[in-house]
Amino acid sequence: MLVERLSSSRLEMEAEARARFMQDGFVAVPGLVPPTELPRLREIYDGLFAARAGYEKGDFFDMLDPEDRPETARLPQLAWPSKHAPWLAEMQTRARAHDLVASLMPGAELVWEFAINKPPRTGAETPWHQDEACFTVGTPYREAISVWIALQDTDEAMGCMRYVPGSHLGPLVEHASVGGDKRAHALTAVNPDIARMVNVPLKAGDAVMHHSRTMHGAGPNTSDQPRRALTLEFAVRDAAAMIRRDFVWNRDKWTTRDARAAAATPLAERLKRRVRMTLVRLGW
Ligand SMILES: O=C(O)CCC(=O)C(=O)O
Repeated sequence: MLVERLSSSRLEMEAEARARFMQDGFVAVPGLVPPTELPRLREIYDGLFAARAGYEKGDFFDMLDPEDRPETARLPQLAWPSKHAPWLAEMQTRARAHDLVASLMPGAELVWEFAINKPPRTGAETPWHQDEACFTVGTPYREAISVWIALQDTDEAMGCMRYVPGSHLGPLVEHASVGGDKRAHALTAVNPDIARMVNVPLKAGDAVMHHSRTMHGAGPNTSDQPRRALTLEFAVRDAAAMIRRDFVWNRDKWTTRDARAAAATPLAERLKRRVRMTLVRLGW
């Protein structure tokens, strides 16, 4: 299925793909990554994970382990990989993802970028969640669209993405920190209804787009190869939509990764941030 077309120099969603996204809350996008970019993207990606880029600043962390030990990480994540490898911000793949999202959400810009690299055989399941549950105080939008990019053929055995169709039209459900430990990064939906869930296997360079309310997760990696994925999240920043009260599951959440990030941030900057958050909570 062709899900995109060229209109002047920009990509747009085909009507069919747009309708599918509206109905299901996700849609697959074959061939998002130009074949010429894929080898370089993978090489940079592997280098960043091998170096555990930005571990001291809290950019590299395990999503599941409250102690956040990199040697035994089963769900390692790297925040903002393009900070460590600027080419990732310049590659066509990012512009193409942006175009597609903008055709669904005009004015959207990149607000978050991360990579999850599930290790061979030991890569853990990504808990069921809705991205909206992760929006904390100060987030200047209420909805976002993510583009999840597969850097190799990714099937069920490798931990492909899975979704509950139509869940973006329902409520934001209760979430909790994995294992009930607020030092752990990942949130998990409490008793999600996943009876109708579908797996979305992809070929290398394909992507799947989802709405921030869509219930999703990914299986464990039982294969012999790492499961490399890059997520680009886009939203329209709007001060009027700013989150001013934390969801109950995010109150007092302080991860081991947060502690490393705080220790690496100058005191003046930390104080400025704290003042800003207080003002946001007060409605200023
Ligand atoms: O890569 C994964 O396993 C999960 C990614 C995810 O939850 C997302 O992109 O929103």
